[in-house]
Amino acid sequence: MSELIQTLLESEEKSDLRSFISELRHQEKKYFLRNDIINVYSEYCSKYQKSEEFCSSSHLAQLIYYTQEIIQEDSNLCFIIRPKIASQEVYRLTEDLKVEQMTVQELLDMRDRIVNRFHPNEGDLLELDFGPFYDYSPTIRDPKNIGKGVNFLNRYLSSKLLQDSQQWLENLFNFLRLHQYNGVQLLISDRIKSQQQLSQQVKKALAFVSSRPSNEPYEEFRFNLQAMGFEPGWGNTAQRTQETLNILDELIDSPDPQTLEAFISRIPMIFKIVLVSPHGWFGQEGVLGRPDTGGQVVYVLDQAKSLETQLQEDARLAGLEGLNVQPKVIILTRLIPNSDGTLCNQRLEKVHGTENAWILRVPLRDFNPNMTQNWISRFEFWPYLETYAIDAEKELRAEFHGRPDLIVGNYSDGNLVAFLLARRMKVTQCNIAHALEKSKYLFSNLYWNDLEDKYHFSLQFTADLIAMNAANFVISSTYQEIVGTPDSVGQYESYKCFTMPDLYHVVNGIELFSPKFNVVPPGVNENYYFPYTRTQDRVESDRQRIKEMLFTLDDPSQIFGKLDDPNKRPLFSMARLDRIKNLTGLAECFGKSPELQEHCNLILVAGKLRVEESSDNEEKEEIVKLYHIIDQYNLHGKIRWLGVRLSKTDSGEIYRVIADQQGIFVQPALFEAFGLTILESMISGVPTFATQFGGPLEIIQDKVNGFYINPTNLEETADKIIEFVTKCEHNPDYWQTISQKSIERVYSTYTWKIHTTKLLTLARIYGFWNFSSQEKREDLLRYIEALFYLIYKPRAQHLLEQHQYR
Ligand code: UDP
Ligand code: LCN
Repeated sequence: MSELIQTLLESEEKSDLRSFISELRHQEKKYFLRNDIINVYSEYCSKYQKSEEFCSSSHLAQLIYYTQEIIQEDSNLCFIIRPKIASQEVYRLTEDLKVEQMTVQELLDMRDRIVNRFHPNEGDLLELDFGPFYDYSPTIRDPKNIGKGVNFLNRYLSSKLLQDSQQWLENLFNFLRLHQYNGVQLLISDRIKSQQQLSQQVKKALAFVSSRPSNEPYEEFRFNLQAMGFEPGWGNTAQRTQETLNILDELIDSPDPQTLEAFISRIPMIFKIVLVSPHGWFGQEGVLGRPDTGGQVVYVLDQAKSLETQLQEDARLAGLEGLNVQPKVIILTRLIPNSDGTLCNQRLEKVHGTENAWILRVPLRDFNPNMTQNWISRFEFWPYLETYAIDAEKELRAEFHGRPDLIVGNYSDGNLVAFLLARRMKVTQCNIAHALEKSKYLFSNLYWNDLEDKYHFSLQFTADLIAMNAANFVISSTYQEIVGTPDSVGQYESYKCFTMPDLYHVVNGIELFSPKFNVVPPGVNENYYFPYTRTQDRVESDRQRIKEMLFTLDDPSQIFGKLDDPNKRPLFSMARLDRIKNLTGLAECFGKSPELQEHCNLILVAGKLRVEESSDNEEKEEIVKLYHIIDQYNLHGKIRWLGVRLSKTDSGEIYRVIADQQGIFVQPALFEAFGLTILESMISGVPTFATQFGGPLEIIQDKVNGFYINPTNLEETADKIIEFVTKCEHNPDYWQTISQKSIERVYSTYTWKIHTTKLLTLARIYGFWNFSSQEKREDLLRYIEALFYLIYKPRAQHLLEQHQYR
């Protein structure tokens, strides 16, 4: 980057740089984010009538492209540049156009100065640096391989097995001896005493099983194998057992990444899983669309079901039927005594359609009944988590008759609890963020102090740093959740270096190149969401009822608006009424475009219709705003707003009814971490227009199986929809083509079967990796504990005291 800047300074463009800087100086702002920078630059280009080529490919244009932020301090400008994904360089440009590279520390000090929170005379601020702890572990080199950690780890481990074979085969041997189910030894018994003996016995067992009929059940030759030192877990038939032994034999002789993965994926080591989603309203009915509760609940429930099925299948294939193996999945959440008609006050609830998956609700300790008897916003939840984890551990041990084999955290609070549980019980910890608040709220770290009363980001970001560093592995739904795109910073990436003025500086908050990161997108529940063309699986009376509800039913208690022409093509959206979900933006886009109104009706499903029904400030504001837009653009007769809480079956049928009418789904969020509704609409066959900010960019391939929209550009969004609609009016096959392609996209890439197979493979491989490198993590975990006790806990205690006065 410094070369680009030098070239720029030595070229004729130097004077352009000077005038561009002068434009910046004339702005009121001191802190320019990427969008601001691009706007100032394009204004500059048009003001000085610069050529097309200059605007897009000059040295200055390139510098602008790579610049994420510019901070103006006195007469200097600081350029924060992202030359490539997951890397950052900082330069100071002085008034006389001298360039100096700045250190991270200088940058963070400067940011503190910008908000008047730099106090050099009071000594240094605590500096958090996780970098040294990752020095021991292997790291990925090429940014495009970030998020494919397990492939990397397989290569690394198999090369170790080759180079350092004595040590690593010993590790593998010791690992295989560990596994038990309810006290019954699996895989190998103590008849096999060493790794050398293991390789001999494997060959012997192979010779034996290959002489048996391939479909002979394991139980029939169980005793022969036991005599050789092999316990259950190798396979349910002679053939499967032979395959597994063969893979091990190959692994011992000539290890390679595929063989390693194939072998470890077959080890029966996971039977009991906890999915932690503590913050509340976790249920199977009547909870969706409430504040803070949406996709996470859907995701965890579907994941639990799918995990159970996969664990049962794995146990069967491993030949464990004779041991009466019953895998168990527990969703750990909080019990809410005042549960508003939901089952959230019930301790144990079976997950529908499973044999042994449960929702276990553990109450918060009753520090302050005003708070702990009720639902608590995710922003206020922090003080209750440590004691919650202590209580939950007891209940989990009782439910599982021992420890679980894997703990998966969800969202910042769940990940912190997962860390506490995993540390106490010595179990593999997996993190899932769903959405990290830090990048959702602009400047949330820089102004944390001012926002603290409302959001308590000091607790949340500390919890995030703790959990993401402690986790054995992290699952993200998309690549960009980790490291963004070439021109936007990723959610995890935003934890790399930041200041919390007056609290701490983070100089290296997370190693983005660590193999712990893995992209494993979720699926969609295929029992509820399936293509509209599968008429045999649809219930005609439901279809009629939903159709009436969407377009004609007159029920002011839950539906607002009557359509002048219910037959127009429906533009449909469904989301919680959060500001970020931006349903109001969609309404405004529709309101501003008479042409769009000519072709379509707007149908919104959004939790509530009335301010009095909501206890959430953001939701209240959005309700008021939506009514205001409807009046302002006189959308009466063109819009329907359904304030309904739908059952799963109905929410599946809704998308299909929209497809019957050749409708469109629009997801207009200002930012969407992933976006389950997009999968739901696509699998139903509804052509989908989704925000280009966030996960949808990876789900949809633009113009192939859906479309991107920029929800901040209302006119462009309307034009894109109009273009599609007019194209469909001229050529009805076009709608069918996109519809078909969206269905194919989901079935090929976003199913729960793909998700859970991958997740369980990860859990096993990271389990092995964790076992082999345990001692190397202890110093990291001690550092993390210090952070928890010295920063997190006192702040949580302080918040608890504040709650006592509510
Ligand atoms: N949903 C619902 N009713 C509503 C709003 C949302 O059933 O009123 C469901 C929706 O079908 C989807 C989930 O809630 O399954 C929302 O997930 P998404 O990932 O789209 O967004 P999140 O709410 O998690 O940010
Ligand atoms: C939270 C979100 O905001 C969504 O983007 C995700 O789809 C959902 O969680 C499930 O991961």
